Amino acid sequence: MNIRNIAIIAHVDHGKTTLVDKILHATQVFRENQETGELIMDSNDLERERGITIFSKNISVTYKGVKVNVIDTPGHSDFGGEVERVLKMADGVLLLVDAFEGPMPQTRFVLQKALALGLHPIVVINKVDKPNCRPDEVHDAVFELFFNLDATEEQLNFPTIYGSSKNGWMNTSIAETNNIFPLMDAILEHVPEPKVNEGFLQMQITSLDYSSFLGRIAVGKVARGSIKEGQQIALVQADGGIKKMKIKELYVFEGMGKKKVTEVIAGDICAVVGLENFNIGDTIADAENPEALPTISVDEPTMSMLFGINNSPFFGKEGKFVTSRHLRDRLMKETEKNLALKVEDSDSADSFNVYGRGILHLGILIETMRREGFELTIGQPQVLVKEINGTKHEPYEVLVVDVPAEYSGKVIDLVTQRKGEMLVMETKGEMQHLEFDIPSRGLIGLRSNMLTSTAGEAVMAHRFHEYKPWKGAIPGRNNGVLLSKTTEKTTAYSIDKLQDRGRFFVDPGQDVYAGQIIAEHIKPGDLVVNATEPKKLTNHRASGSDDASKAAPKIQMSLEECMEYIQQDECIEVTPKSIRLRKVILNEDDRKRVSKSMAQTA
Ligand SMILES: Nc1nc2c(ncn2[C@@H]2O[C@H](COP(=O)(O)OP(=O)(O)OP(=O)(O)O)[C@@H](O)[C@H]2O)c(=O)[nH]1
Ligand SMILES: [Mg+2]
Repeated sequence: MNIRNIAIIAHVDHGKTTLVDKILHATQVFRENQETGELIMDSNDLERERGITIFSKNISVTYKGVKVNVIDTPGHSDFGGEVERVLKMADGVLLLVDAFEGPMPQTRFVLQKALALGLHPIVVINKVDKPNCRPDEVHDAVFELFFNLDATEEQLNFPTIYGSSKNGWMNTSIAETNNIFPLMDAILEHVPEPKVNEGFLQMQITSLDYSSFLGRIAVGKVARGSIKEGQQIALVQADGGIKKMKIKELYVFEGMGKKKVTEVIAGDICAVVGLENFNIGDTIADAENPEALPTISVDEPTMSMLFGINNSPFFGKEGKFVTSRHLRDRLMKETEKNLALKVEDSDSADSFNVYGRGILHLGILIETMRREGFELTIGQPQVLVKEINGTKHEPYEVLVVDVPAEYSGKVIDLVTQRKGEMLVMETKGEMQHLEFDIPSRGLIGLRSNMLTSTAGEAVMAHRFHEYKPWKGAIPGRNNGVLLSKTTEKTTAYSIDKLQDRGRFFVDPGQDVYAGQIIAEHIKPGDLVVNATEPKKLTNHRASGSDDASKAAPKIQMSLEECMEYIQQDECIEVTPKSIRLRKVILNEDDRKRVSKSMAQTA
């Protein structure tokens, strides 16, 4: 059968998943009554809530008699390693670029990977329905990007499609149509059929799928020969080890689902059920003539966090899984499928060092665990420092900020304070486009400050660039925090009285404990306060009800915001019901003693 394998790649939010949905619609994978209005492809709960793709996904449609396998990829930079791996299944890529934003840091990263693999690109300038969009300028910028990334002559001749995934049209020019078929035609025309290599079976496992009844499923493109149901195969692993096993069931992708088949021939993407203990990167090969494909590089972690059991006074009240044993088993299990994650024992039996690709990568894991019923304590995220030629090096990132011109001064100030250096400043429509080189450390906590100082107008993106020498101290959070003195319920009376001291993270009537962070201090320095005093009863009105407070609503921070907020001596208590900020040392006197001895040794 005639096949095309394409991956859709882009910077976060440039419209990949929306386009995949439109491809499914246009090729009539849905019946009329299956319209849901939501992105069907972002099917995981967390994906829906956040409106981002976390896991790459395969679909397959038939267009003009040709089977088109499409891989939707995540655009967030924390998941860049996953994109790199799934590109191995593709022969061509659709590089989506937002017609206003133009190429962004992740556009560069994914394009570089695709070009290096020799894939055939089609550029899709998406979102041309946006007012103020600049498709021609963006096209030029994309060309320049290809050029800078050493694209071959052939790659530089990329075809360009313009359109709006959201409005369901694509065209070879900017003129609006009412369908996406010009894009489908471009795929058939410009993406080559997969190379079909004759010989003994070779299929590299490039991604994983799960099914509650089938278990772990290995997904990859059959590169050579064919694979059959019931076949004896050799699984060649990264360390060169070979395990003999049998293929239980085979599937190919069809629409949003999979179809059981008895054989898959080189060129098609296939899902294999019944393999044990396989890893991504392993090659499924002929049992008698096992030959491995080149191993896949796994992205190194750039950030670490301490995951510990919940040791707050509220331990065990809201979760099911609370022991270090639970925590350890769960984290180890995660490393089987979450390739960029590493887990190590720490000095303490009750906590583990967890290494990942960034705040979002680790945040998604924590969020998943709390939904499963875990309670845990999370420490401040740390970037991974390396010793290179005897000197201390740290990760640096490219930071891109687009902001209305009136705020650009503030943005530059803010980034410079955090040891960022400006590389580019140019005008982009009505916005100022700024690019910086900044230590990853400086990025932690930057987003919220950036939004505050630009009235929410700044759009920022960053991506790991390289390790460079340590840049010296970077100021942490400006403001101190208010800590609860007592373990009790907060009262509206107390919170009211403390309104001018800080902005609260808790509501009146909420249980808090001594050492818990209940508000951000309006000034630097921490303050221990009593937020649980009952109103002095001057008459017989019931306490609580009468002092309907003038208190400002509490600040709601997402898990990731909390992760970026806390300082070295603070941590986050995560349970299925709550996210609480606290000091690592809850007791006030102990805390003082420790900070005094730290000051002496410093
Ligand atoms: N105006 C406009 N908005 C679009 C278009 N395509 C997508 N969007 C919107 O852009 C947002 C992001 O779309 P997605 O399809 O989720 O983007 P994505 O590239 O899959 O994002 P990640 O998977 O997180 O990298 C959504 O709010 C879409 O409705 C378009 O053509 N025009
Ligand atoms: Mg998506």
